[in-house]
Amino acid sequence: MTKPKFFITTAIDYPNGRPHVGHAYEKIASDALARFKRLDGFDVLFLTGTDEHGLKMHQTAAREGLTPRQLVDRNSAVFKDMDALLNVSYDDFIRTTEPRHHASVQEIWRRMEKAGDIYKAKYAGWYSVRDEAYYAEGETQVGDDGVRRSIGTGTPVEWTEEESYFFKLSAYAERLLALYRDQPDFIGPASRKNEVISFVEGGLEDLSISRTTFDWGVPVPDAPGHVMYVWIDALTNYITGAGFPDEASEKYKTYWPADLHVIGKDIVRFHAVYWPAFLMSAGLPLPRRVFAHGFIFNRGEKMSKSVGNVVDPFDLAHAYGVDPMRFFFLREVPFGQDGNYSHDAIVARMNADLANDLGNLAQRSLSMIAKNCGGVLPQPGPLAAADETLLAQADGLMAAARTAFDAQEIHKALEAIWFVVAETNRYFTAQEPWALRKTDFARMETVLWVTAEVLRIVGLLIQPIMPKSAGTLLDLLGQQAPEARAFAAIGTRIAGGTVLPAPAPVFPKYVEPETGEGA
Ligand code: ME8
Repeated sequence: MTKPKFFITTAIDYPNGRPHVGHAYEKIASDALARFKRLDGFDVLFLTGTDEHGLKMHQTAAREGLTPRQLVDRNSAVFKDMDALLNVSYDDFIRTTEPRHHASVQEIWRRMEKAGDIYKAKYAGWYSVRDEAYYAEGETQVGDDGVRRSIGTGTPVEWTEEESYFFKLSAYAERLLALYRDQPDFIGPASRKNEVISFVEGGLEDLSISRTTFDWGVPVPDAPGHVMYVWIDALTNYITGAGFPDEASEKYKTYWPADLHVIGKDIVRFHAVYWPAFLMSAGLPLPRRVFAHGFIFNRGEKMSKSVGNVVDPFDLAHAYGVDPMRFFFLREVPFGQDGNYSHDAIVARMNADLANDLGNLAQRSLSMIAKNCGGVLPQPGPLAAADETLLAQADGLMAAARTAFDAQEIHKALEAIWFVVAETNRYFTAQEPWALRKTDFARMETVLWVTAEVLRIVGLLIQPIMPKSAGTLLDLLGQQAPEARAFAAIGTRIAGGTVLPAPAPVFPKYVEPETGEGA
């Protein structure tokens, strides 16, 4: 039987500087979604990459005394390093400067042109280089410092006048509104969808889609001097990654349309308005869903280089460990909402949820098996009501996690899993296996088996969030085989008689480097 497919993408990042925590957050979350689907039996294509053209890149390179090519080569490599460090399991990393992408963007342009949706005129209006976005006069205001800025994003805008090709976006308002009606899951979460609908209901203006004042972009076909507006180029990465323009390829036929575009809340308009309009114009199928996550703030402050509070994701991973960092962001911040991080909040999650609740439970139960059962998982005897109740709760997690992940509610899956971890701790304390050791050895064996079985289910389900630590936990439970690690294994039971390796801590407590005290 062929596996169902799942094509998931992240935004492609601007490599005009080093990656920040927001970039890391989006990749970690998308990675968890991709891993979940793979473990759940899907054939996944997970695409990420860097968005390397445009005026911002051109200007940053000039400031740094580099060519745009040197700038993007240097920085794109750092984004890849971040993905490697954070265990982001992408299948393809697209760079918009690659030839495969140029071919794809020029083809979508030709199709939009053929559809009669592209015309030449003069552009005059406000442009934000930082956002690479055009703004209507009413979307900007002049601040006390005399600088005109975008009201939505706070970035400075500059007056721009040049000959430009335009896309007839105004012709698509009705079709877009019909899309939001007919495909109610197209935009998530719901608050974002409402924003988009009111924006489109307010009427759409045609979009300037080429520039002539610099040349760092994909050339417009048969129009010397024009390079494409960076967002046409950027959005098209998603079909390039699926093999476009080779529509006859197995890759394209298998994966396009995308199932999920994961993006941040600041770029919803590009993905939920411009992108479907371009695809409609080019006669190509539309993605199934665009999900916008919130912004991550450092102790409530918006991160920005000018404020100087960008915390390097590499530093965070080194300070706390990759898995605790991944867990923190996905457990702490409801996916779709804004969230904060701070040293104290990360340490609190590490020590309470990971080291204490899950780590100690594993350590205590597995040590008892090592000491009292010769390191062999015991066979369970008849199950008591408490055993049945706990096992039923653990068995229910698969469906709960699937529902949560399918709605991108990653935090809810984790909440459900940690509820069962807490229940298991209560069970373990109430059953007192250390006392049973002397009074009813067989009952102790059953309690240890039940605990190990719940740990196995938890270990399987946290693999998308903490791939390495979950792997360690599953190793300790004797679950090394790949088929033992797929979600399908949740329908089986752990086998008594399994020989277990010597127990070792999975989630160490965080110790402040200054004090240097032992964990
Ligand atoms: O927008 N918290 O690139 P980008 C969470 N190249 N997410 C954040 C964030 C924060 N503080 N800051 C940014 C671009 N992001 C375009 C995308 S896609 C065809 C082209 C998110 O490097 C942001 O919302 O500015 C976006 O999804 C991603 O990081 C890349 O941002």
